[in-house]
Amino acid sequence: MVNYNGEYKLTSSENFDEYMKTVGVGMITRKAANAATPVVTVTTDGSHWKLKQVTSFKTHEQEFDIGVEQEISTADGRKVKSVVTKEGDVLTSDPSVVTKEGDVLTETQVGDGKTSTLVRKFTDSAMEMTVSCGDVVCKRVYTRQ
Ligand code: DKA
Repeated sequence: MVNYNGEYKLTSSENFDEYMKTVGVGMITRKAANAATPVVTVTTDGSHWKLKQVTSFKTHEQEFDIGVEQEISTADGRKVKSVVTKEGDVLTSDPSVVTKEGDVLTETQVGDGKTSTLVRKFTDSAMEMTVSCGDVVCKRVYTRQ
């Protein structure tokens, strides 16, 4: 299992503007967010998580327990219902074979009639995000510092 705690800095981003447009982020915020290089600090004991995202224009903090739904404000100020699950053991068709698919957090955000999915996959060197809403998919890689 990866040690998730640490600092991660954005090193690549694809289709972020399209995602932000789809969920209704305004033009001025989109411009600032597109130009930003966020640093995310992850602090967790495995079930309680804190994600602190710092950019030159704002700091956004999100705190959650796995599986517990809560209302949150996104970094651009939308109010959404958010729940985060963590993948664990996956049973295969052969009951003696269990594969480990851990180290992935999947957050579902529902608000304003739209559902977004934010998948954060942790490796030893990065936090790889896949953020989607409908058929718009954005990929953002944060490299461990
Ligand atoms: C990220 O954490 C992207 C998550 C989606 C953020 C929605 C738009 C925020 C605009 C400030 O890298």
